Amino acid sequence: MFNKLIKRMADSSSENREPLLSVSSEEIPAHIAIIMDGNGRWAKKRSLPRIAGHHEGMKTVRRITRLASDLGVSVLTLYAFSTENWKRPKMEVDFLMRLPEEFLSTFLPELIEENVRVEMMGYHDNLPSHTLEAVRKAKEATKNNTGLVLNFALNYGSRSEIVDAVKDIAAQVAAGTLDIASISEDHISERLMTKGLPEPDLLIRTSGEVRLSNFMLWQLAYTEFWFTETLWPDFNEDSLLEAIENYKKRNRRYGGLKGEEAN
Ligand code: V07
Repeated sequence: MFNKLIKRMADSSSENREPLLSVSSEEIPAHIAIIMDGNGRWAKKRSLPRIAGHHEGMKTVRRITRLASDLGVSVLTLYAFSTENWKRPKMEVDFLMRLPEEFLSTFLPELIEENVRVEMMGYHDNLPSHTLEAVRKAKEATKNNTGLVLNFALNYGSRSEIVDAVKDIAAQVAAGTLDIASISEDHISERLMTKGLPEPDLLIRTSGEVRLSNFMLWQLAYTEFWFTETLWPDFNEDSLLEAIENYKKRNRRYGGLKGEEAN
């Protein structure tokens, strides 16, 4: 996994890629989740429409995905659209719903080249068929890839996800196929949209907001949090490396005691 990185560093002439050297593989978070906030504010600062910020944010997705892949991250989950985002002006929602297609029509060949597997978690209902079709094709085209899992949270809401898991468990209890006394955390985890993925090791939220906004509430129980004032379109390679360096420091401090100290 580092061969590609070393090659990329050798290929880049005067580009500043040195910070990559200071990150070693054992301490890299396996799963990074990001709340990509501040696109509207980025645009407003430049007297641009909010959609210009979203478009710029899409380019950041590509850069951060490339670095995560190069660093050997296993899963990158990106909060692209929440179940609450439907309340935004129709024109903005319509634009956002075109971004998966635009992103994939531009970058899917590179993602395939980089062995990235595209995934999506979220409710399919309400999403336009053109959006779903673009994501379906990308998932299909990358389903056998074994590198980074690029998991887009699209029309995702954590409480609904938990409610649905509870309903499914209740139905099994009602049907007599599950005993209440045997219900465990695993019964919930197995019914979440993240089934099969490791829990996030590092959560990043950009743009200075310090809350979870209904994102992966169950899955983030033991996750390290990194909040930065940087707006998502300005979040670059150095920003991600800074977050990872900080994560590594904390991880080293916990040593073998992680989990026990968390209680
Ligand atoms: C969106 C760009 C990033 C900043 C946050 C909001 C705007 C990439 C995607 C995407 C989603 C699924 C997929 C491929 C790409 C995306 C939305 C918004 C709705 F399979 N960026 N991006 N989707 N933004």
